[in-house]
Amino acid sequence: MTTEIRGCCPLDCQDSCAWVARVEDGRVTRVRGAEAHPITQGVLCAKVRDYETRTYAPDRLLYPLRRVGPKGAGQFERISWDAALGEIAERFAEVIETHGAEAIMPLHYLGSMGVLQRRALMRLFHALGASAIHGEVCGRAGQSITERGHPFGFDPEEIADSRLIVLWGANILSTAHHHWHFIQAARARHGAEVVVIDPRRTRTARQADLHLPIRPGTDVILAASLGNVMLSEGLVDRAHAATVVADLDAYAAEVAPWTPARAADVCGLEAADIVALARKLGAARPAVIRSGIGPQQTISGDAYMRAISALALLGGHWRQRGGGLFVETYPRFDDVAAERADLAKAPRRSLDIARLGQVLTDPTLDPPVKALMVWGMNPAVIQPDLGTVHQGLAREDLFTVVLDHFVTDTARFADIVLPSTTQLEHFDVQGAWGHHYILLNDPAIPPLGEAKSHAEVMRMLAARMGLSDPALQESDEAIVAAALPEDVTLATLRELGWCKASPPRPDPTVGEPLALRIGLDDLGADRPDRLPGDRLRLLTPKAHHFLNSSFANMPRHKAAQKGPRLQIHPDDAAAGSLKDGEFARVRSTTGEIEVIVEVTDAVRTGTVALEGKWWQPLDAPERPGAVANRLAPARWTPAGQPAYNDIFVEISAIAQGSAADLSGHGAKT
Ligand SMILES: Nc1nc2c(c(=O)[nH]1)N[C@H]1C(S)=C(S)[C@@H](COP(=O)(O)OP(=O)(O)OC[C@H]3O[C@@H](n4cnc5c(=O)[nH]c(N)nc54)[C@H](O)[C@@H]3O)O[C@H]1N2
Ligand SMILES: Nc1nc2c(c(=O)[nH]1)N[C@H]1C(S)=C(S)[C@@H](COP(=O)(O)OP(=O)(O)OC[C@H]3O[C@@H](n4cnc5c(=O)[nH]c(N)nc54)[C@H](O)[C@@H]3O)O[C@H]1N2
Ligand code: SF4
Ligand SMILES: [Mo]
Repeated sequence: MTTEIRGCCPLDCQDSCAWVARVEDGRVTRVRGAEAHPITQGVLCAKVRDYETRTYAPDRLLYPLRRVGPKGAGQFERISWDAALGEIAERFAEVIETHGAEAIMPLHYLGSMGVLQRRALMRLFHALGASAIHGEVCGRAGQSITERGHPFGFDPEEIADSRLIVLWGANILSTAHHHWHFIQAARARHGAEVVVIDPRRTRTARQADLHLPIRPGTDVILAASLGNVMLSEGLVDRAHAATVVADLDAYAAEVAPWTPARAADVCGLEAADIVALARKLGAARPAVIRSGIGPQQTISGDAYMRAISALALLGGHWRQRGGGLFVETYPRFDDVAAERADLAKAPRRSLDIARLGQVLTDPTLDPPVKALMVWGMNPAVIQPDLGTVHQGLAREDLFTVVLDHFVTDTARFADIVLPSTTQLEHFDVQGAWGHHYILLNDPAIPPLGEAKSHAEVMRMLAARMGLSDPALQESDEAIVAAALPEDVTLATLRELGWCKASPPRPDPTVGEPLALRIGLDDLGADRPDRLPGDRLRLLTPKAHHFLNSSFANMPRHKAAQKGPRLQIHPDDAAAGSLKDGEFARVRSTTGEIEVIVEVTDAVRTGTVALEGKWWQPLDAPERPGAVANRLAPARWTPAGQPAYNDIFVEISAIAQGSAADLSGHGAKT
């Protein structure tokens, strides 16, 4: 018998696609993009088009495990759910008794964006009085401008009406390719121009009308110079600016020194290109500046965000459909409400998830974190300051529980590993961070093995710990209902599978005028206007075939990605005697990794790039692998954004023969 079940992709991606799973004789044989979903338009991406292979992967985690070897060695024995829940309940109770409930830390991110998978377990931690968490491992810099009242997103379907689309450090043909539909529509309807600002000639840059290969980390200077030209050439509608901006004179004074010539020197661009882009930004009715994550993840990321928001406001772009700044946008869906933070009986401290290494190793933290439960995140791969994170996770006195689909690098540090259902095996509802649809996911098949959904784990653990609040036994549907806006019901969602719930379009003319000051003077020793030294700067962008570290264990995905390849310009390769296809060691002040050299002029000189969040190769645990964050510094912007892209490295060839075990990354498959 064949049936088709409506669902959605749960991954951390701005497209949040709707899919249809085909089930034949109880087995999912295919997932395809929902044709009628206005964003998905019938196609899934290169990562997810065979999502069922993740569900049925031979190395899928299907039973609870208990650690039997030293911490981090990844040696486990199979145990029952009863034993696993018993041990977790007992250890949590012990920690609470000895150190207080704040010694327990929940840690989650967007492994699954479903409200149940992501938020339901938080009910348990709130009820226990565990430490709360805050912070961001993704785009904290972008979010920080909203705290200054700056809008940073609108309905992406409007982009079909943009006249100029500036993709600033955004490689959307790899990372949010469904948004390209609307760019194509804008080109077809209005002859819209597409400008890409990226140190690399990416898939997206190749499709642009203009590509500016900027020197990384200098974007704030480019933006200041664009603002300077717009003001000095009279391209700013001053009457409009006066209504939305509080400090135009201060801003003008701040950007005035950044002539195109000076900025060109710092940014590694042509002055004429800067002037031309400023004129386009002044003339387009309207332009959208769409920022990706790359330039946010630098030490000047917060300032960069302030600087590009200023351009969108000064250009008056918010006034028209399709115009403004686009970083993130959400439907009216309050998934935090589903956590029920009110279950906590007393105020608690809050720990920064982007500084996990410090949190787990700080000897002054009182109480210390003694128990950690992780889901939807792979901190052993994706955190900055990774050496400290590993040190923390390796603490013998830290009791760690990890829920995942696989024994990830993080799960290898766990005391108890719990098998989590994939999106084909559970019910869930989710919002999005790149469009305005709320999506429903029905289970296509029952859970495989002994996998359980996170809401189920929450209910079981709460019962086991003797917690009696009814919120801890609520049904999936009741938990979801807490997140839905008033005008959307589960019944409505069930009819189509999704529902558009747009918030009002931001209007900067309403409310207090906004401060534009970038704060260039506050960048201090981190001023991006200093020309970098002669060391190479490493970027760690997203891989086309992985979703962060998800899928980096899947054979098809690894083969498609062709191993951890370090993109390096021919001149830099020649200077370091590095040859295409050979192995190399990359060192920073914090660690080293091993990569395959890819000589290409798609990166600018002085810059190298490694796509993908690779796992530690299991067949060679003594080797450093290609876990890029071994090289990432312990540096954050003032807002708390990890500066993953502020890595300076040295590269040396590895003698042939000694690098055979790089095959663990799929290099030889
Ligand atoms: N295929 C795929 N899709 C994904 C993901 C994935 O891992 N793989 N991850 C998802 C997630 S979590 C996110 S946050 C989004 C991110 O989506 P994007 O923002 O598109 O992702 P990145 O590749 O990190 O960064 C975009 C570009 O920024 C450039 N860049 C790096 N540093 C700088 C700089 O200093 N200045 C400028 N101008 N550019 C710079 C990089 O070369 C890169 O091409 O993608 C989501 N979608
Ligand atoms: N150097 C460097 N570091 C980075 C970045 C970078 O560009 N460069 N990008 C940063 C960004 S933008 C982000 S968003 C973070 C992302 O970091 P993470 O949120 O850790 O993303 P993933 O690596 O995909 O890990 C998600 C985990 O959730 C699991 N998972 C997936 N679906 C489910 C599910 O349904 N249930 C459960 N239990 N688990 C599930 C996956 O197996 C995986 O282990 O990394 C950040 N780190
Ligand atoms: S990862 Fe993104 S583009 Fe791919 S199917 Fe999921 S939501 Fe769509
Ligand atoms: Mo992200």
